[in-house]
Amino acid sequence: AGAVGRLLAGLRGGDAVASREAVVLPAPASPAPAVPRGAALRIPGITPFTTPTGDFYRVDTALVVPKVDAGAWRLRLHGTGVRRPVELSLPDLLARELIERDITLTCVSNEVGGPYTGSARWLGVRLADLLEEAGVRPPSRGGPADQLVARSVDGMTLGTPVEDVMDGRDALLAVGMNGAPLPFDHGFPVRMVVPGLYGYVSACKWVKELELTTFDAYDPYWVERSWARRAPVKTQSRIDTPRPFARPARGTVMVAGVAWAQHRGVEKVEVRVDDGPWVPADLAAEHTVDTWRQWSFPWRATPGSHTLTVRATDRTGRTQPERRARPIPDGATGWHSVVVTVD
Ligand SMILES: Nc1nc2c(c(=O)[nH]1)N[C@H]1C(S)=C(S)[C@@H](COP(=O)(O)O)O[C@H]1N2
Ligand SMILES: [Mo]
Repeated sequence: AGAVGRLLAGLRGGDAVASREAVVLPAPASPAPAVPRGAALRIPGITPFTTPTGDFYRVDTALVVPKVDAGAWRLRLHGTGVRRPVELSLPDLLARELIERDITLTCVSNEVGGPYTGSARWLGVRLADLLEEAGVRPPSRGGPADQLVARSVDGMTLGTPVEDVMDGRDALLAVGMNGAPLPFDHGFPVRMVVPGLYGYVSACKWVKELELTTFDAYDPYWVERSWARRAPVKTQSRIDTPRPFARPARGTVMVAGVAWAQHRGVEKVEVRVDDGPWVPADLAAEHTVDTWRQWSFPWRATPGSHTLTVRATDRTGRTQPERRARPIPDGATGWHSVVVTVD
């Protein structure tokens, strides 16, 4: 009966559920900076600054969400240029210095105006520190490996530039999301999160292995399926409100949404009504360059059908191109617009 009980528990993820309930997240040595007052606007219909975990988009190939028993979980770090291979348990990771950061994650498959982007408060270990300790040097310091391949318990592989992970940004091996252990859906017990890169080249969930290699030597899962090897997040902006085909009353209508250009920062958002001039929107306060930025635009709406269009400019001075491109191979481009009828 004991063996059958254990078998059933394994099938239902019983041990995994219990192991997740047993995780106590330590306080971060470096807490996330407070979200500035003014970064989160109080406008009905706008995307909240921090995405509640239950509303966070989920994109993966798993038919059944892996339920990993954290007690048995190990992470192996090895490969080209690794002087000291490492194997870590979850208690090993939790005993290290943890940092907490707000980071906006975006899926490369997100269409212009689409929903596959979210911001969460991630708690984790700085991946660059682990790599340094293992003797890894980035290519700019003569390291032989330029690709970090992450493997998950369900066989997914994702490839991240070693240079990006080690260039000072807050690349994390995350254990916590919005103050709780990662949900099973989002990669329990450990996942990667790297600011500025689309999820498919950076955000491996249920990670169990990190292998240092080269882009020449190995193509991970999505690259084998014609997606780009390297994929920094493209600058995008979205109108959250009014919704498409809304019928607002004439007068002042609050147009609002979010814009993102992770790790570069959003410099400007502009709105255009029909074929009129581009007019700067009011930008909410910036939290960090790794998080999206809310914006609003009080529009004096006149009766009839109107097209509202938005575009953002990042801190490098580049404005989103008008040209529409599909998500494949390295992210959609184009301006989001919404048609409304003012009564
Ligand atoms: N193991 C595994 N990790 C994965 C994926 C996957 O299919 N399997 N999908 C990636 C993609 S494409 C994205 S956009 C992010 C999404 O993370 P989320 O589901 O927590 O939002 O996870 C990444 N990590
Ligand atoms: Mo994705």
